Amino acid sequence: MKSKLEEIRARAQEELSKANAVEAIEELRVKYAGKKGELTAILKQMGKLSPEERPVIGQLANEVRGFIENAVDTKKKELAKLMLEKQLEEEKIDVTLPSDISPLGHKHPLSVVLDEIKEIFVGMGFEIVEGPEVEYDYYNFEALNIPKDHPARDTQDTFYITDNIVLRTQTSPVQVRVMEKKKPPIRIISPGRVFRSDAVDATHSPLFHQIEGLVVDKDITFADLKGTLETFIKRLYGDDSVVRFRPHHFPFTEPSAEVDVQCFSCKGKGCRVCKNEGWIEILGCGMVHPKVLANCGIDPEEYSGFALGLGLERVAMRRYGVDDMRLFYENDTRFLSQF
Ligand code: 2NL
Repeated sequence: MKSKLEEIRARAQEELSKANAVEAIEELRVKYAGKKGELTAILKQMGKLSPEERPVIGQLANEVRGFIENAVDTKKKELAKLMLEKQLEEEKIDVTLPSDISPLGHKHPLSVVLDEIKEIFVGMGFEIVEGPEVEYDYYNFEALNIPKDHPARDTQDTFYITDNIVLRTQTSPVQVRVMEKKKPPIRIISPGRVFRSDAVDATHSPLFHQIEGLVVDKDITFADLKGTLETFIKRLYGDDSVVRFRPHHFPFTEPSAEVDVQCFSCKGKGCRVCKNEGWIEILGCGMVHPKVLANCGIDPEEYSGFALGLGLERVAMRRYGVDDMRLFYENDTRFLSQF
């Protein structure tokens, strides 16, 4: 029996040294030291031994069990360590490798110019308001004193959703909504997308961007309009800009004017940039028509105001010397990366 135990110890050791999977090691533990294992089988035969032999063999059997359990433990730990090392080796990340180069984006040129314009007006105490792009005919036209037979309402220019719903052709409806809700003083600009049923070419697009401005308070005069717009244009184009106001007509303002800035390229002499005019048109403006104020629930006897509107694409084209506005919409990175 003693030699049998020695033999089990040697065989277990031999087999364990060859095992190299957790399952195989566990199998060996069961085979030798388990409840139905070889050691248990031997111990069951202890009854046949003499009383003197029993404690000696019993002690040896316990020693062998201890040895096998110990060996199994050690082997399992070794294997776990080995597997961890292997995994770490396989998953090693070389932090010194150069990374993929992700190109950095930047603001779209229209956004650059828009942000600049917003900042100038915010600096003069204006608030920025936005509103719906799909509008009632009333807010886009009727409230603004654009009569039913006015050419601006022609189906040629306006996208109609239904008889009384349109895609806004200007951002003035945003300002009409503010005047309806808020008591003066009002000092706002409303930038946003506007829609006109125009054929696409170098200077026209069915979707473009407009910025309108509105000031309403007691005693607002044309002098306030001139001062504000001159300041705006000088901040946008430089302190040495020369500005002129030219009489014009809009149904929603009276009197109305268009504002030109002297051509920066030829200083007024006439060149290709200004098409020999010496002046470049920047925006339209005027004193808010009393009927428009009244339509919005503001008493024209108590309050007056001025308004202006300008096209964002036109400003950006002049700023960057771009001669085709389609370039702003095509998202060709060869164009965009130049800004
Ligand atoms: C242009 C220039 C303009 C306005 C827009 C406006 C808005 C309200 C009341 C009165 Cl709520 N006017 N906006 C005024 C003058 C010019 O835009 O060339 N438009 C066709």
